[in-house]
Amino acid sequence: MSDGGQRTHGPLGTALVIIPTYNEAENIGLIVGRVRAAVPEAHILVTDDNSPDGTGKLADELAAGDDHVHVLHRKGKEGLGAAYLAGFVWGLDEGYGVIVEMDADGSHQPEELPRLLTALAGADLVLGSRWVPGGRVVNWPKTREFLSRGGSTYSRLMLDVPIRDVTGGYRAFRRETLEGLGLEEVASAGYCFQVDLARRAVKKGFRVVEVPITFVEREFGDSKMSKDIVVEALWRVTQWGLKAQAAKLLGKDSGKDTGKDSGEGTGKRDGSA
Ligand SMILES: Nc1nc2c(ncn2[C@@H]2O[C@H](COP(=O)(O)OP(=O)(O)OP(=O)(O)O)[C@@H](O)[C@H]2O)c(=O)[nH]1
Ligand SMILES: [Mg+2]
Repeated sequence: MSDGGQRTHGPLGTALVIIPTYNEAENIGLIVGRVRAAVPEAHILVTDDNSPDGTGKLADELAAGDDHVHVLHRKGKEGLGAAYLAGFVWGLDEGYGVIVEMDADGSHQPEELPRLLTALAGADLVLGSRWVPGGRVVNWPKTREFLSRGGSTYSRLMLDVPIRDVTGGYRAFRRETLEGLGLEEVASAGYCFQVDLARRAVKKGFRVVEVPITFVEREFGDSKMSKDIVVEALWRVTQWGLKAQAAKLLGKDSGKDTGKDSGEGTGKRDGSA
């Protein structure tokens, strides 16, 4: 990763790792323990959508014994995007300097988090990436890899964002980045939520860096991936892309019509292409 040179990045501050959960009873204890061991100074916020399998209660028990663990209970299942948005609001209110997204199922290895945080020292947003050199997936069926690679390629071309893994969900944001993304306008529910945040960050000129990760398929519990989530992503990405292209043809800068500019971006777009 290059340091860009044009922009200084301030100190990082305390990190909050947000872990959204829906029926992750077998995983929650393991993942919290691994994060605590890998980055002892970080805090954790479990954002549970009233999981019928009692994940929320298990998270409460972990929080009762550890002042670095917090739980946000939500009324019911509203999708990954909504759970993260609620977590972001909580984390920003509490004053954390860095906010991390991490799945509960072990796919995003906490042991790799120090590398993401190191990269954030010279960036506004760090993406854990499966599709840059050095990145890989373990135990994924070919069909799943095809879908993920295809989704990323389609989004990259359609949205003109120079990012290889645009759908990934292992990320570290500086608080100023989240504050500059116009989160109040984000409506995506499923995993196109991740595409939405990445495209906003690029369009607003934030420095986005991809760091290779090893993504490990979940061992316990069930995937929440569904046809609806894929259809929502395809539909929204296509809409965003066509809108941006139409704006370009009409001579408008589509990057500036969806909320305020951060004012501090350098226009650098460092997602590895
Ligand atoms: N709070 C909340 N968490 C969710 C929701 N949907 C998924 N999650 C969590 O989001 C993370 C990612 O979901 P997964 O089911 O692992 O989705 P995925 O990683 O795309 O699919 P797999 O690779 O098959 O595991 C996990 O920690 C889930 O428990 C939801 O509606 N609400
Ligand atoms: Mg998963």
